[in-house]
Amino acid sequence: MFDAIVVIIHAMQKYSLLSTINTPDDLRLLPREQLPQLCDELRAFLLESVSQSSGHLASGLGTVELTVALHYVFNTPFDQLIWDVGHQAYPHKILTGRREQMHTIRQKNGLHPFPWRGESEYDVLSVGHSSTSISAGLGIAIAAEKENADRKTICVIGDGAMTAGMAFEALNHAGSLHTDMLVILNDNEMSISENVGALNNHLARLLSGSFYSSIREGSKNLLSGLPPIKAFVKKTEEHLKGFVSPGGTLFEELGFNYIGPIDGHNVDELVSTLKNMRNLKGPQFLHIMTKKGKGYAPAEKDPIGFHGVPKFDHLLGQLPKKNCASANLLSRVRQLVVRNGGKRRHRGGHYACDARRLRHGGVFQPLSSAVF
Ligand SMILES: Cc1ncc(C[n+]2csc(CCOP(=O)(O)OP(=O)(O)O)c2C)c(N)n1
Repeated sequence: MFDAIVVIIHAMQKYSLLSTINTPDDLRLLPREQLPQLCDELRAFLLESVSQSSGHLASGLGTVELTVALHYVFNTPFDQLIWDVGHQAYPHKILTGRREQMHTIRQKNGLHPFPWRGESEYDVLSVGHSSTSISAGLGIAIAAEKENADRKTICVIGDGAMTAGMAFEALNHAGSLHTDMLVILNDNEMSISENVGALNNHLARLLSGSFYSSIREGSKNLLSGLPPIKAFVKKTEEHLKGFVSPGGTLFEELGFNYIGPIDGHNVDELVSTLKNMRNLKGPQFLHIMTKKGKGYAPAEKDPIGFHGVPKFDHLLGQLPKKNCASANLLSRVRQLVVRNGGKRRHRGGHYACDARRLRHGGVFQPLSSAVF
């Protein structure tokens, strides 16, 4: 009993602000100046809890500021926030009343490792499969329009999950219906492993060279501290689109109003931008740049290794070595895949297509490199 009290007092000292946030309503009462401190504490708490429970780490470290800004600006759970895949939603769980249960993740009767409707009213969709958020969000947004309750719908999708057909079908559908909804592309240039493919090249082009730096400067001026919505819309239309997308982004072609790219680790800039976008009509698309593993040097250096982690010592910053049996099995699988893929070239090509997307842990990397 005494030990438990000591632990609670210690946590309250270490996480002095975070320990006062039991629901997003508490968060929304904070002055804006305190949000960076809250982000720091949330990131530290996430690291400490996942290192003790095992689970997804690097993606959540990258969505700390976005999660704080979304719950600060939107009236969750009335407004509907949908996380694609859900492996980046641990910070969301921490802020929505589940902080004290985070250590039970991945344990029998513990918290689900992904958003789960039965677990919380803040979890709009039970997920795990990737690339479903926009499609589900569109249905929810159409229902919200029929309800006429001014309920907002926000989908957060990573650049990896965005490469799937289902995400594009949903963009295509939403763009044609002109439904009010916000899609946020969390672009960390990773899809568990490094991202590949034409969409990745398109995003890279949007971010490349002087083009991106001029937007970042422009975004600062245009997207921050502009409360009057009219001025924002006017400037958006007159200027922003003009230089953000001289040739039109893919998302604009699909019928979305594209804003970005902006820094996904600047919580103040995110709050300003989301506030300005909150009441815009029609399908909105916000492109943010984040770093997978943000704020924890070992995970920033090795975001693939720290995507999903076993229990480990976060102060040491090293993951335990894989045991011999599983290392041998991986090596055997790798040999078989490469040998068979190499022998039957076009089947190999088929495997290699998947391998290009699933290079997680390097099992398929040799086949991917051999064929492409
Ligand atoms: C239908 C389906 N296909 C494949 C997967 C495997 N998968 C898990 S996460 C993910 C995409 C991850 O990329 P991103 O959304 O960019 O997240 P990040 O790793 O950058 O945090 C995929 C394809 C899945 N969960 N569901």
